[in-house]
Amino acid sequence: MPKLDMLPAGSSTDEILAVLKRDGALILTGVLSEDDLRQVRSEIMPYVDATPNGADQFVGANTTRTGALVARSEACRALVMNKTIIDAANVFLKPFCEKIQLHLTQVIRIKPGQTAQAIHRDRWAWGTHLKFLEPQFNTIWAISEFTKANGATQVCPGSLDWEDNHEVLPEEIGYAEMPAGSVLIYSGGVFHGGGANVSNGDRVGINITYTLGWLRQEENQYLSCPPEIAKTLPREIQELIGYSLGGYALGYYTPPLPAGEGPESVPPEYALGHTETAISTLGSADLLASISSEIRGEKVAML
Ligand SMILES: O=C(O)CCC(=O)C(=O)O
Ligand SMILES: [Fe+2]
Repeated sequence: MPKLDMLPAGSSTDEILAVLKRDGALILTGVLSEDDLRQVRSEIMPYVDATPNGADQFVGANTTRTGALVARSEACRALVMNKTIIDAANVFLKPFCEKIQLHLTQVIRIKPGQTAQAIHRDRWAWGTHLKFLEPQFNTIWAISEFTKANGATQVCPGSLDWEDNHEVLPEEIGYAEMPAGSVLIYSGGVFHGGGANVSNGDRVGINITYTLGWLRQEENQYLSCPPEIAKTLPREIQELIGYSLGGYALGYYTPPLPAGEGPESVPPEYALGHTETAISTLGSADLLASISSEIRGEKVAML
């Protein structure tokens, strides 16, 4: 049975990415303390306990999936912003974008009786045409212990260059067995899936994933964490969930106010009260003209 490499919590970005690029997945151990785990559980479990089972085979008839973790849980925000993870995600994804963004947050609780999920690539969320770049850096935080019996994630190390229609053999599947407080890191291109739970306890993991700043997010962060909540959060997480431009001309908006009562073309953080960074009177035609002059190497003046 293939084994996943396990690295200690203090590993460097280079060490993490060397294994991620080779195998498509690895486990970092000892990242969360018992206190951290207690805090995470106390903040998420009321929502998890109230979540109904999944509606189809893929999401799991004996599995609950609970989202909006940025809005709902301070302890989960700390996981989202974990420095080791953010540093590695940035270096991993930056060849394909100027900025990374949060893609989804979800507690996945696999209950006894859940059968194994179909093996897949997470990047198929965008369809199967994203073959020539890596769009996703993923984590699953072990909030309970992960064992083969309770549904530890099935992972096929070394599957990054398999064809999409590769028929996975049982001997190609490894299991992300890890103590609570560890985190499975895997790429959007690796074959994997939730495991079958043949134990009598729940397997609880938190899936937090990151993507290129110019792609559509899986969990709609603007609706899961609307401006009235996002406004109360630290600037770094506001930026990561999407309240910042995804590139020079990606994501600006115009507050739909009566004529003459509001600015035109402001960046999304304007909705959170960051009026100092407004693009002011730049219209979209001006923006595109500025980009083409930027591409020609001329200095762009942000008004
Ligand atoms: O819960 C897991 O271990 C993996 C779930 C998964 O891969 C998915 O839902 O896309
Ligand atoms: Fe997946």
